[in-house]
Amino acid sequence: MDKIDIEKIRNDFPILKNKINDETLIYLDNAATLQMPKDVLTACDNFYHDAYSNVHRSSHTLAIKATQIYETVRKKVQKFINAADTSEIIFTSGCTASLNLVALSWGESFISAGDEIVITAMEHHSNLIPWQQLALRKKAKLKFIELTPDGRLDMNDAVQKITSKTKLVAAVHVSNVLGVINPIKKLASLAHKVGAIMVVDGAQAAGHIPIDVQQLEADFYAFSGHKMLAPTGVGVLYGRKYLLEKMTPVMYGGEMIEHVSRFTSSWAEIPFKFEAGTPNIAGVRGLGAAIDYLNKISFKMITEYEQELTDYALNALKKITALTIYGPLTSKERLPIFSFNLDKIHAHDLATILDAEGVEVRAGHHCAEPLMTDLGVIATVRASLYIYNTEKDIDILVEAIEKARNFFNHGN
Ligand code: 7TS
Repeated sequence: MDKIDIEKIRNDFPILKNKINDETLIYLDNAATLQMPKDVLTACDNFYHDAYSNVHRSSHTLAIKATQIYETVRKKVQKFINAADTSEIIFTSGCTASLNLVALSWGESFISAGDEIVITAMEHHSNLIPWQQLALRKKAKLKFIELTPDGRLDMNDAVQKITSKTKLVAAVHVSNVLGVINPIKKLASLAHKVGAIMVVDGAQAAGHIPIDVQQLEADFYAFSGHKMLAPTGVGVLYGRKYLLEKMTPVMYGGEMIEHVSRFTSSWAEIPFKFEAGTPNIAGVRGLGAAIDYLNKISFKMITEYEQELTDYALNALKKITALTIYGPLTSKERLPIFSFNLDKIHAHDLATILDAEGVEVRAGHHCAEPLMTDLGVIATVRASLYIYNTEKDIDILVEAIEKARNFFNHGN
């Protein structure tokens, strides 16, 4: 297959056959969560039917089967992001939990008063508030790398902001508002030059572009299952082994210990010392199936097709008069995530009209309030696409926006 077969792909996603408000569902809220293919739904279902049990506890056959499935997925994740070792893969409940783990564990131990934490002006709250609160607790300084006028990261500013006082640089790999792909490797080089660590929020990258944590030189890389075709409630934190080994757990309980006495405890090896309690085992099984599905399609196909969709959508959206698009207007180093406002129409009103046409988009601040402030708005409408979307979906979005424009113009 040298060109993506969209009809076949669409058939893999049963939900796309649904009607919304009597209209064909046009799902354009993929940055919030991706829909799941049959392979993932079946894998989770089969797990509950045939292998459901707890992991790393009991020694009966079913428990061994569940544990094998769980650890096989860890290995799959390791390969998926090219981590050096399976012990560097921690299962969490999602990207937010992964980033908080780094802030509460590494941050709590290794950030001191006067240190600098550098993040970017386009962070999701999940990669902002953990550092903001850490900085407040530690009397450290939080600094922001600003954006260029077209919504890309200003690398000249990065060079200025990352100094000998910097201990940690954290950046989003792909912005959930602007769609830009950030030059993580360059940021990591700047961070490492001054002895800082590089934390990457990969929530919008996993499932869209290939991730190679070693090539990126990431020290920590966080992502969520539900944004890469797996169920909600499961995510990953990748961390370099020597860093994870130095870190203390932040959650205590079952399965993360070596020995416990009344007054002291010692911890299990990595990654288990960070996996207290019963994990989302079926979710992990789904994550494994999602990785298989992505590999089956191949990232070459996925990135090529997303590029086509980006070009097509940018062309179409740019033609709508009175539409302000936030983020780069060229498709280079960018994914098909488009934030915009129409005239002075409130984003939520526009989203409601689009919903009536079966077009599912998100309106709001997209958990990036400081970025909204920088853009001079309180909210945007966001249409975000994935490989099961088509040029026709974009045409319908554009028609629906035009319809909304006419509706509001006549309403005035
Ligand atoms: N980082 C980025 C860049 C995100 O887009 C999101 C979720 C998160 C972190 C948090 O992921 P979670 O799975 O832990 O919630 N972003 C969105 C969004 O843009 N719309 O809904 C959720």
